[in-house]
Amino acid sequence: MSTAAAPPEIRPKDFLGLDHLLSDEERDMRDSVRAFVANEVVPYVGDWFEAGEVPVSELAPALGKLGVLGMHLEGYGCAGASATAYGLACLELEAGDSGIRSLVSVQGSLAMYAIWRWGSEDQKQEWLPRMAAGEAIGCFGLTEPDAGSDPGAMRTRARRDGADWILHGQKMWITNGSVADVAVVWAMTDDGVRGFVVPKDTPGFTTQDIHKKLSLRASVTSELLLDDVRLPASAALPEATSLRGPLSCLNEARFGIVFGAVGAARACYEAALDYALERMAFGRPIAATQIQQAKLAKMALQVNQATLLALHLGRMKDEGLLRPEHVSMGKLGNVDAALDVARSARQVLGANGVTLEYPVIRHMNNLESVVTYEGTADVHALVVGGAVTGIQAFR
Ligand code: TGC
Ligand code: FAD
Repeated sequence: MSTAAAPPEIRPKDFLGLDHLLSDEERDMRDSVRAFVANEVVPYVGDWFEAGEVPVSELAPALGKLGVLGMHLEGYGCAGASATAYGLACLELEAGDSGIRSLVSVQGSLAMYAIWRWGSEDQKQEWLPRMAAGEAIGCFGLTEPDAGSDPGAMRTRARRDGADWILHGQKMWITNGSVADVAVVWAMTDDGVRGFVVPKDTPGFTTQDIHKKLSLRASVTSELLLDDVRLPASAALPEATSLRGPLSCLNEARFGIVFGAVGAARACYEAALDYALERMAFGRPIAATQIQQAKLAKMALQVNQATLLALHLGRMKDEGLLRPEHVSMGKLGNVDAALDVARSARQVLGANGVTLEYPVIRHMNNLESVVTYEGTADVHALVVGGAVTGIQAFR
């Protein structure tokens, strides 16, 4: 018979004891991001969401100081943290709000990564240290009004004029567009898709915010308008010469979402659990009823499963074993689970579930963007489907 100590008590908010899967260093980093979110995001984010405004220029330097902007990149003022540590940061940020995780994803995984992976040494020196500090904000323009899931159909063109490039076209749904100091813009050339580093004050480059969103309201979303924007040859990302360039950046941001979605789900589950234990109906807490317990049990299961999947993908990435198809499975599974948890939690809260006094409907609405951007659920299902069948079904 085993003489091992009795297993620890069940902790409802860490049912499987998954904290044990983290190193001390990972837990310390996670705790500091969690504290930042508790102090700097949670008290205000309901109001930002309601107003459709977010103080990006104040948040960015604070996030830079926290060390999360481009934290998984090496050099140029970036922390060089592990992929798992970066994922855990995304999880905590998105437990606050998907818009805040988006700000960090777009900055670190899209704009900074594009320059870090595909840029020249001069571009890296010019932009990355300031972006890591949150002193310069970046955006990433791939999607267009008529080209979202199929970025290869983009109409924005870059043509040569002597040594210069001339960019013409329009980008749509661009996070941080109007607050960005620099835009990484993808355009079709005679030789395939190229990326360009476009400073905000370049003549011919303007932005226009998209309003009336009912999702991700604590995030700036804009159109980028490029009217014969003249750029020097040095503005092109020298190493990116096909769709592989932008798609490689998407892998990084999608990886952050695999973890981030867990944060949104966890916040919804915890809100529902706390509420169910306190809310009285028919003389007892609603948590005492079988039907609410079934919902809470499923939510706990989904949060724990999603955490395990995220951590597994994080460890794979740190070992150099992660393929884009794995990331697609993670984004598909975890965002779907998070949406399910959010919708269930919203019902547990009854009428209170439809107000911004509680975080649940905000997360639920945000997740409708998360399931769409960075590749829709359909796109990721087709990537996974293609990998398991060997048959490509996009076209
Ligand atoms: P396909 O012919 O398959 O590939 C073209 C080239 O790209 C390579 N490739 C990849 N490389 C790196 N990572 C990946 N995930 C890659 N997928 C493909 C491929 O090997 C090929 O390379 P090469 O060297 O031979 O040229 O491309 P396709 O046109 O058939 O498209 C495939 C598809 C549908 C999977 C892709 O286009 C796709 O992922 N579409 C979804 C678009 C998307 O996710 N857009 C997101 C925009 S950014 C955003 O939403 C930010 S939201 C804010 C936030 O993140 O918080
Ligand atoms: P479409 O591609 O038109 O898809 C419409 C529907 O058709 C979807 O259900 C889709 O799954 C389905 N569909 C498409 N192709 C197929 C197929 N082959 N088979 C079956 N079904 C298919 N983009 C950026 O570049 N940068 C950003 O910073 C950015 N931020 C965003 C922020 C927000 C809040 C939102 C909502 C979007 C953002 N996007 C950004 C755009 C986002 O990436 C796109 O919306 C997304 O890629 C989907 O493109 P689409 O909206 O054009 O939908």
